[in-house]
Amino acid sequence: MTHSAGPTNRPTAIGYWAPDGTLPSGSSEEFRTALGALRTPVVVLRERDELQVASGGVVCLASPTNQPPAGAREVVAYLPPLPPEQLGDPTFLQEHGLKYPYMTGAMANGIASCEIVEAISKAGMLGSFGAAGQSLERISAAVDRLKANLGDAPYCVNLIHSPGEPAHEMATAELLLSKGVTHVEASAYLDLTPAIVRYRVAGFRGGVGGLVIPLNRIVAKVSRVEVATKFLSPPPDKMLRELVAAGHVTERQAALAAKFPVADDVTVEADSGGHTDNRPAITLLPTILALRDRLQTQFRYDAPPRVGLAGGIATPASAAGAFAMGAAYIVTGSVNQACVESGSSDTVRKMLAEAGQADVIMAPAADMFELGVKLQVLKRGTMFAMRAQKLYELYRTCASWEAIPEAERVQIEKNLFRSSFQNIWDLTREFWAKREPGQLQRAEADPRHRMALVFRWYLGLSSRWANAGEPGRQIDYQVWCGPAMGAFNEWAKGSHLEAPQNRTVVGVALNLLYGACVVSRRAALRQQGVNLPDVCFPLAPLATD
Ligand code: FMN
Repeated sequence: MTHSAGPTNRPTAIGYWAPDGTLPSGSSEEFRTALGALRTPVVVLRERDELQVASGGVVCLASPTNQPPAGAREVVAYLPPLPPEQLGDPTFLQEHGLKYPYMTGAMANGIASCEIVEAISKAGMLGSFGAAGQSLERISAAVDRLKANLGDAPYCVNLIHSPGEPAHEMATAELLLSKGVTHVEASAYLDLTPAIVRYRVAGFRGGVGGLVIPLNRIVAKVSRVEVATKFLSPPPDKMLRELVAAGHVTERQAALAAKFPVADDVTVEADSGGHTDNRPAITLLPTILALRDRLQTQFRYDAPPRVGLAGGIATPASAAGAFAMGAAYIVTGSVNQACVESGSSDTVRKMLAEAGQADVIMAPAADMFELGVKLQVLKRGTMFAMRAQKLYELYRTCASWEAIPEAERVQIEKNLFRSSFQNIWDLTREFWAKREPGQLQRAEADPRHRMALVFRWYLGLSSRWANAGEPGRQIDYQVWCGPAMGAFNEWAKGSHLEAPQNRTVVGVALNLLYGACVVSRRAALRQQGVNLPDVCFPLAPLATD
């Protein structure tokens, strides 16, 4: 099959190509090979009305004084090499010691497992361990493992804002400091807290010749302008003074930190799996980029903080779109839960592999249930979202468990608790007696709070059942997931990545980056007036091992 330049997109010649013995070709296969060889330039020629791709030969630019040699053909488009390393901001790679501008985001309860972080890190990308919801002992064991297996290679640990448990947040920050963890993915912050600022400031040292480099790096995930503003600004004076007064940082560290933004990198999180404001990437990223530029003008940092993008990225087109809009790096989430290294179960991986674009829904969140906060979960194959929503409605409208109509109570005990309310309350009491006894005092005095704690037992366990692949509880699985999953499945259809057992985090990442380069090359050809059909581009996932 040959490809016509066509009357509507007839490009003008930008130069000439002279052969060196090799012949150009107009076949789709040759175009596909040339466009997929990312480290080699691509030269598109016009021979009469047909487009051809050259290999070898010599290209010279057209100019009034530059006459084409005999036998030369018109060059209508030229693509320079575009390896994936060049997609994002080179300083992101340089400062963090990475090969590719790609990060896997944290996923709570160790769904973003040590296996994910290790595989991603060894492939030259940044992985973030899912420390949220984990005990200090488990986080400590995970960090020990990562240090042993990765040495000095970079990786992140999630430091998540815990409004209900500030002591746990501070203890996690102290643990990460004591273990020398140099990269933290900060998330769920509505405002800066002493824990996150302490982590950052404690990493400042005066360097040789006055050079100051923050040793504790923060990649902050944000979806709101107010929060982004705090991370893109220096730490507030008052907080610095309090940290000094508490002996957590020195005067010198506070003075040095005041010249830097709180975060080195800000990940803009658009509509995603788990907690999300459901904002569209196409509007949120430009907003935060503009904010970054404004704050850079105001604070004149030596190195401006970078802005990356998360949320919905699971195809070459979305990855290419992110970079085209100016993302310094990209972050994936949902798609990694569906990979073999995730801390989830095979049953969940199979459910995720069957998800379509619309198979996700917002459902009440266990951690902020009483506030009505929701998160995005898988809808297909589980009734969790419907059941959790029912519990929230009852919590909102009834003052106590006893005030709920009896028929409803019977249903909930039979289908959700599979036990009596009293039994679940006993279990709940045991849990909170160890974790935070204050909750129990409140619950004894307030029957609605008692009901909330019991409902949260169901919401909390439903994600653990999913991770464990608990047989017989599939209908209650809570699986955090965004529309990215459906987009990925659609792209992977018919390729080796369709089967869940073939999905590896590195295989997915490299395919997304490679595909993003191909999509970017296609856009660059179009901008030069060359509009080739799908068959000329290697768009399907490739085997990576
Ligand atoms: N982000 C966090 O910062 N901390 C978490 O504990 C966390 N848990 C998540 C759990 C799951 C199962 C998923 C899918 C996402 C979670 N996220 C969490 C968000 C991801 O790190 C990432 O930012 C997001 O999933 C990217 O959007 P996507 O799902 O559209 O790919």
